[in-house]
Amino acid sequence: ISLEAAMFQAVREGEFLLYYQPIVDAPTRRIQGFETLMRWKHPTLGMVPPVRFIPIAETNGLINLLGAWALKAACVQLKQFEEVSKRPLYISVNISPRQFRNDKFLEVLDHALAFSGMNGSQLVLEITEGTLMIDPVHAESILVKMAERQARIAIDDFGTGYSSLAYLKRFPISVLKIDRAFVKDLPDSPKDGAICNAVLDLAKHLGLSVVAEGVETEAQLDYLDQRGCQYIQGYLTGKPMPAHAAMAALKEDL
Ligand code: G
Ligand code: G
Ligand code: MN
Ligand code: NA
Repeated sequence: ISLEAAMFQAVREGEFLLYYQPIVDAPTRRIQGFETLMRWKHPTLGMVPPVRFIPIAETNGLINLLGAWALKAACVQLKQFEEVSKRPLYISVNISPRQFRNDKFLEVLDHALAFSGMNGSQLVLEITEGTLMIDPVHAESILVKMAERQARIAIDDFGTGYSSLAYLKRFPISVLKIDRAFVKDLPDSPKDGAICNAVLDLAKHLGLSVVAEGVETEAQLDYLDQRGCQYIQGYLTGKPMPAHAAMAALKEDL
């Protein structure tokens, strides 16, 4: 049985689950939100990583079903996180190119918000530059409708795709996520330092927030914090974890 056939069975069996990775405030390291990351717990194969199943789901269209489930489950989970934190948090959800272009996407979004009772302003949708560039006219209309729902848009893997900076002017974007590729060799790499500084400067002048991804060391966090990077995500401040562990992390962070 192929991985693809196994995936359809996995949906029916409820083998997909969501992990949550903390996104923290750099100076205080308090949790501000979580990125939702999908996992597949196969009964015999064990944990199948998303790099193996997301591309298949993107090709066969199953991503629309999986993505709708993930968005709704993440919104419901955020409400539970907030019962622990007693303060507002946000939830960030990855949206693939195919999901973003799906006719039903706005319905899926509205259903997740209505079902969970979560405010749109607490939702961040992560899309890549590539997703925007496939059809910029269509992308703009969807982004405007998301903004009407107060959902924020984050550019994931910022700086790694083929795109022009013009879209930052044209589209209602709120967050840039600096890719791990530019973070991993900090603070020693002058080129990566220059790129991070340039992104931070650009974001500041455009009024955008920045999340640095893949932060694994204190030295990386200090470097970014000193240069005004407000948000940090990475193994240093929390790995992707199941919901119960995320709740425990929130209890430690009151
Ligand atoms: O933890 P990591 O191996 O979790 O994730 C690898 C990649 O898989 C992420 O960069 C992201 O692009 C993709 N991914 C993880 N979870 C989701 C999800 O819920 N939806 C979509 N569309 N992509 C996801
Ligand atoms: O959506 P995106 O492509 O940004 O997915 C984030 C990916 O980065 C996920 O696969 C997640 O597990 C991974 N990740 C998160 N923090 C770290 C980190 O500190 N180091 C490494 N190597 N990977 C990380
Ligand atoms: Mn992401
Ligand atoms: Na990323």
